[in-house]
Amino acid sequence: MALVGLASTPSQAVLVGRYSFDSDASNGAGLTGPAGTLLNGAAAGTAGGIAGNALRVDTVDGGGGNLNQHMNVQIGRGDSSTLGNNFTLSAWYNLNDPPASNATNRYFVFEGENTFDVSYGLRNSGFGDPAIFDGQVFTDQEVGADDFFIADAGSPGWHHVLQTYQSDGLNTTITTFVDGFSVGTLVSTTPGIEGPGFNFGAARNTATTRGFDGLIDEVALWDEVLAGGQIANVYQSGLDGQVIPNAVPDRLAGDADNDGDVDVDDFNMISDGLSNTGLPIGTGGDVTFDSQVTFADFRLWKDNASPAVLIAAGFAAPEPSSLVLLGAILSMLGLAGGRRQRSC
Ligand SMILES: [Ca+2]
Ligand SMILES: [Ca+2]
Ligand SMILES: [Ca+2]
Ligand SMILES: [Ca+2]
Repeated sequence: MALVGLASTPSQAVLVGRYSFDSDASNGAGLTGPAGTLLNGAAAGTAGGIAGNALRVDTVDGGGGNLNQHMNVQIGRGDSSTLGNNFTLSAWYNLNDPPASNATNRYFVFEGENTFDVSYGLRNSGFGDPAIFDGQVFTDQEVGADDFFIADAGSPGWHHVLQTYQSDGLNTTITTFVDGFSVGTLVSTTPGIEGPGFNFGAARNTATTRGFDGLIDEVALWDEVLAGGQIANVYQSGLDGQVIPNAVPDRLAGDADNDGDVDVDDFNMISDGLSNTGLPIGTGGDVTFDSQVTFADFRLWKDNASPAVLIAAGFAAPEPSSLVLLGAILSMLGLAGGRRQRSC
């Protein structure tokens, strides 16, 4: 199998399902997946979504009785299914503050309907602020670790979770983004990522006391792995209060400021962000979409800048040797860093 850089991989991902909950659980116009099924009283059309209305799910009733309200979506994953072995899923969630107490004090944003091969939930596990719920990613046919936590991913307000599932034919790498940050990966056997559908706002069908408590919005499923620039744009569409478009635009490789060109502005943005390791993907000069700015970002910019732009950025001429060019970048950075320090 050929190894191809994420940012240079054109994505053929098709949006199969998008549930905006404006008035019901119907799929987006023109999309091939089925409508969702609202269960146990889950209520679409609830005001206050990330984009328009949202889905409201209660974990218990007023007397503390278990409800497990959620949406089931019958879109399959795995061999010979709609999604296949490579896919992307995305959702926005807003946990009540504090959430109503259920029997487990766990609140699932989504899980496979039969198994926890695909799983993202919130629980208070002592990471970050002990009073704020933490995110937990799981998979059940793991190669290595079966889970990890994201501190305070359930703090009050809206949050975004997006996962890509990428198979090499044998194993599947699950990459999770929370609020635009690349937060970690798990690896499963590829046959282990398989099932007929998903629950959103609940765990698998046999774990009924882990229902989410709050709002869920803009659930989306694609039948391929999105490109990094598309992932950044999905997150940005929610921040802008917009529904996810049927065709999510990608970004030009090396275009740090996302204005449709690769020029000196982008070089300066990467230079300013160098060594920054805490960024939403695609911001602050991160053109490789890994939530950090390193020399890999410079290399991608250099490989996509025109000769005229390279000259305008201060290089006398495009160097045939990347080693020489890297030296030139390093020396430029030294000058640029000193200039910024004096102006502070
Ligand atoms: Ca909505
Ligand atoms: Ca916490
Ligand atoms: Ca640009
Ligand atoms: Ca980067």
